[in-house]
Amino acid sequence: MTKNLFVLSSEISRALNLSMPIVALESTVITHGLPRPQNMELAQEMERNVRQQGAVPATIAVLDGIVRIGLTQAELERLSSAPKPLKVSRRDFAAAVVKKASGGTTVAGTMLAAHHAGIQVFATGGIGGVHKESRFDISTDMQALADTPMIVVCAGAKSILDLPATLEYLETMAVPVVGFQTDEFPAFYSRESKLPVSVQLDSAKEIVDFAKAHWKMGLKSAILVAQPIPAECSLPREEIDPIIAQASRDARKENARGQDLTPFLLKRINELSEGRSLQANLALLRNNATLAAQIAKAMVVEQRRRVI
Ligand code: PSU
Ligand code: MN
Repeated sequence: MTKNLFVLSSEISRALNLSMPIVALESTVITHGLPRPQNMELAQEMERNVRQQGAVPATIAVLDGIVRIGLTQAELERLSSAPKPLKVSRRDFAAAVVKKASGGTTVAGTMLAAHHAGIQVFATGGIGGVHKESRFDISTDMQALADTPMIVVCAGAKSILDLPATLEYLETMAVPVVGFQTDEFPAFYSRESKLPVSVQLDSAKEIVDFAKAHWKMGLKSAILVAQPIPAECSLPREEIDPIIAQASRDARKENARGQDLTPFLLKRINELSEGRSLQANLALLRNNATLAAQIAKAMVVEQRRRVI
């Protein structure tokens, strides 16, 4: 077995040594969330957006049984065209390692690896939560948010999930849900859900101050920052909700369950919306990468201030 299960890219290793701002990026969105070739384009765009803000992107994935923190272009290329990639959440790392397999890390999987490397800010699209089809199907993302001190930027969650139950679960697990410039929890494709966040914050600096205060209380939970999709790319609920409902019915009919349920629903929604959902999905991912980079920079400013 390999000695080093976790391998940092040379760029990330240097960025960590120099205490530069770093943003972790997940890769299940590349392997299971988006079709080709948009998955590769998106992965590159998210990295570019992070760099444009002056931060360093660390896309995390498992390649041939090695957990890589920071991917080269060639590695990204390999991942996005891997024939049967695994979906690697927390319990799946050991299987990927012993089988020398490759796969995309989920929100929970990415948080585990990023935390191990000392990265504190992470950008994704949508988090997993409590499913509607089977309320016992609760994503491990919930548990990772409960026990990993990290700032996670998302666009809320899709209404493929039971959103009120998901928010209740986060409250139980002491995970603050921050609305970025909003007091409403965004529903991924749509900006509104009529469900409240636990606190509204309006700038990267405010989010960093909030996180410091939270962790100073001795809590180990993550801060979930929910940023609504840009208005011009959002889909009205009247349009997307029936599509999501249809996708859920199809999942039941075709018996999609467990790990396969979320990818099944994402694919079906893309098909049924004839690409409209895909465009929205790409826009919010890019937007989240940008905000996460601004937060990572504000975090470094705060840390330097404390050192001086
Ligand atoms: N929701 C999305 N897009 C995604 C996912 C969720 O809108 O790509 C992915 C994320 O990687 C998330 C995972 O962590 O699915 C959750 O899967 P599950 O529900 O099986 O835990
Ligand atoms: Mn599940």
